[in-house]
Amino acid sequence: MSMLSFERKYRVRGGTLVGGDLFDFWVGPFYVGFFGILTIFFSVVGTLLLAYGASLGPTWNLWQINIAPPDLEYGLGFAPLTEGGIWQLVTICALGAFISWALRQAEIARKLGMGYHIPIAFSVAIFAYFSLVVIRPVLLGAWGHGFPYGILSHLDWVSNVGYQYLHFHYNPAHMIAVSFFFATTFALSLHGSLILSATNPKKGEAVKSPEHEDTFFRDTIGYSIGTLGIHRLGLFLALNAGFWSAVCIIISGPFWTRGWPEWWNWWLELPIWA
Ligand code: 07D
Ligand code: U10
Repeated sequence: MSMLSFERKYRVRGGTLVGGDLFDFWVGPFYVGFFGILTIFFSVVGTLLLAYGASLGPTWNLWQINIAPPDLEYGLGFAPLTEGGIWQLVTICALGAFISWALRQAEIARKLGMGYHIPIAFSVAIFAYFSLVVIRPVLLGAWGHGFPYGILSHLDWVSNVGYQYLHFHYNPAHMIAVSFFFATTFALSLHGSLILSATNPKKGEAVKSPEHEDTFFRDTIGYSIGTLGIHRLGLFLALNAGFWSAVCIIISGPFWTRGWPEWWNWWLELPIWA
């Protein structure tokens, strides 16, 4: 079936941010739009650049391919293609694709008369990426501070940058980000399991209602956040996870250059101990 019966109703014209009617159409199930074209353009160019970088060697091993940022000596200037220039172009393409994708989400939300929650949420993820490859490198004065594009190489980068501050677990914003990531996982597992337990009854039994869901949590912990509330909580937790991740890496270097354990000396230096 090329088009579901209900889709016709929701395939409305207008709501575009740029381009008017020009790209206002669907291909199969996909809405295209000006930002759909842009997303495809940036993703294809970025992917081809990565493949070109890989073709320069030394390996085709997927785990080991590494597209590195320029040397620190290039500062915030452009580097030759084979000396980090590819990384710079890929970064532009990645940001172009992510931002176009968010704007395409916004156009679709406008068409459907929905809120902008989804593009706003995705923007926080983009912000975290932006903080790693633009904000922190600019504050430190060199694109070389961005992380390399490669599966193992980016892990090495995280480890090296972490140990540069002796013990990254002592970074207070990293603590908060990690707490939010874990809380997000916890909340989603509670929600997913609650919904499945209520809506997948044994054969012959009726599907349970939100009242059962509320009652389950009132009985166990004395409180239910409610069906709308759990989604608000989930969004809150997840956005904070991304936001504090961005904060934790932006402050590492530009605003704190010593080991993170040392940051906690403010506690020992409080006048109340004297
Ligand atoms: C950045 C992703 C954005 C995504 C976008 C979309 C595509 C398309 C296509 C699927 C934010 C991408 C889309 C590519 C795909 C298809 C078809 C999200 C982003 C725009 N750490 N640490 C974090 C933990 C340690 C260190 C963040 C835990 C050590 C450094 C998170 C532990 C040391 C940095 C986190 C731990 C150390 C981090 C990452 C435990 C190393 C960062 C998540 C249990 C010795 C990074 C902004 C994130 C960061 C970061 C968790 C340990 C160092 C909070 C749980 C002690 C240097 N760590 N870490 O950022 O904050 O999500 O980045 O030990 O730079 Mg850490
Ligand atoms: C479901 C559902 C559904 C429902 C439902 C439910 C699932 C169908 C029908 C059920 C759901 C619920 C009932 C809700 C469940 C609840 C959750 C899942 C959890 C929610 C969590 C939160 C709201 C908040 C989470 C917050 C987080 C993760 C961040 C917290 C941050 C920290 C703890 C900070 C960590 C950082 C540290 C330790 C250092 C940081 C440093 C600084 C900030 C600097 C300053 C530091 C200080 C001042 C500290 C100094 C230390 C001191 C003074 C020592 C203090 C010591 C103390 C002991 C206090 O599906 O629908 O409906 O109902």
